[in-house]
Amino acid sequence: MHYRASERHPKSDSLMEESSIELTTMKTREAASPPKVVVVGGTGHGKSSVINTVMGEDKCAVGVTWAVDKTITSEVQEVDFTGQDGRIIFIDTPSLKTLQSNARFQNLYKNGFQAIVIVYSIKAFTQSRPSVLELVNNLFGDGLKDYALVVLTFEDYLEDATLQEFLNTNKELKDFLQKTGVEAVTMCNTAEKNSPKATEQRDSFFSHLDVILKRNVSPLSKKTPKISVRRVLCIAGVVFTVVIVISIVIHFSV
Ligand SMILES: Nc1nc2c(ncn2[C@@H]2O[C@H](COP(=O)(O)OP(=O)(O)O)[C@@H](O)[C@H]2O)c(=O)[nH]1
Ligand SMILES: [Mg+2]
Repeated sequence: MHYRASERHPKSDSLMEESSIELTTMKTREAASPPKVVVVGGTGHGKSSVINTVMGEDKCAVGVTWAVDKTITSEVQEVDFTGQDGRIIFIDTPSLKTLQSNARFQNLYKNGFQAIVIVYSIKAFTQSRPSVLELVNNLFGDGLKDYALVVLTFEDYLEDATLQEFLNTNKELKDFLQKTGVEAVTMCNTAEKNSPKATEQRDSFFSHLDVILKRNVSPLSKKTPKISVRRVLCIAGVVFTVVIVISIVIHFSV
């Protein structure tokens, strides 16, 4: 099952051939609230442009903003998208550095989301510290492994180079992808929206996103079981130690 812009990808006969299990999954997802896909990355790396590209229409404001650390997108903004196979809420975000203290983002993280799209520019005009990947690691930690997809924007800047060649020049990104197992797709946001290239990019994006959405039945949130389990183990460890200490004290005092 793939999410595609409905107006550009009319339902094909092949959809009828999809298994009933797939259709059931789709209906279940339709009945539940639509998956939330949070789009993060450095200022000017093309976050808003990616949302426009995959939706096939300009819903988010984009701008030339790399000169200083400010962004056209100044708030967390939800964009409702209805593709051929259902709804998705894309969440456009401002600078990564401001997210940690952003009330809307905190609320979003508390309620949870189903996927993270990390937008990373091949042009890489901003080599600031902490880097985009460091900030993303700080925000999502272990969650990245199951929930993230990297979109490498400014594919046009690759020119004749291959993605592998680019990764060989970018150790931090290469290590990040290897360590987390997160997939990466390339994207040129300046491609004409009706062109075969744009269609190919959208299809590739949605097929990767769909794998993540199918994998993650429960949303990633600040209240994930992983954190709770860790807390429970921590409390159990403290209780166990206290019991042992009390037992030893009682043993030697009688
Ligand atoms: N050449 C090229 N320009 C891009 C690409 N993606 C975004 N841009 C341009 O980069 C600038 C910043 O994009 P924007 O989406 O506003 O970045 P954001 O701050 O991360 O949301 C805009 O002028 C876009 O037109 C791309 O793939 N190729
Ligand atoms: Mg933006």
